[in-house]
Amino acid sequence: MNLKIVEYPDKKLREKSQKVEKFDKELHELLDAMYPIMMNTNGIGLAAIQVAHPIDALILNIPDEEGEQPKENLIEMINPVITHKNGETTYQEGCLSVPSFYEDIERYEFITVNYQDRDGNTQTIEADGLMSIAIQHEYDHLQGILFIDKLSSSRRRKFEKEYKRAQKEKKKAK
Ligand code: Y12
Ligand code: CO
Repeated sequence: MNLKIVEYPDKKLREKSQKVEKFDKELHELLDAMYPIMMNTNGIGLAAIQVAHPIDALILNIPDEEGEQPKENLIEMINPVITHKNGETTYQEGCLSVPSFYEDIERYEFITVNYQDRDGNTQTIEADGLMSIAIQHEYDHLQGILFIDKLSSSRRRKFEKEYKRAQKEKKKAK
């Protein structure tokens, strides 16, 4: 499967993803193809919509204490629903669909998520720390929300300026 990361400001990123009904070979092939894309771009999380598949599926591989991301730590979440959330935390986030831009974003500190694995089995996870932040970031993608939407208006203007400048420089370099 030949996948490419969809980048801001592509409108595709604003689509609402649809619930997964079939846990079939097609779903497994998509998840399998998303994994190397995320790992080869130093990602820790990727939603299916970011590779132009608007379905409720996301993958996460949070670095361990040594900063490693072994495949056994990979989590695939299908049809996730955040059922509980509390606390507050701030972390400097980045997104493979908004390259080269990082900003502090406020999130819930603790969350509980119900989801299905690739075979349709129901799972529950209680998350905190980077796992909680990454789940919320990817979960937002499923609703067509990007982390830059959460910036204050002044920080959003700063982003738009930086983005335009980067685009100009890209064009010049061609
Ligand atoms: C904290 C931080 C990030 C998230 C959401 C998941 N985001 C990512 O995995 C972002 C990865 C990323 C990787 C980059 O490196 C390459 O593309 C090689 C990157 O650098 C550039 O675009 C130049 C930016 C982002 C949740 C919580
Ligand atoms: Co993202």
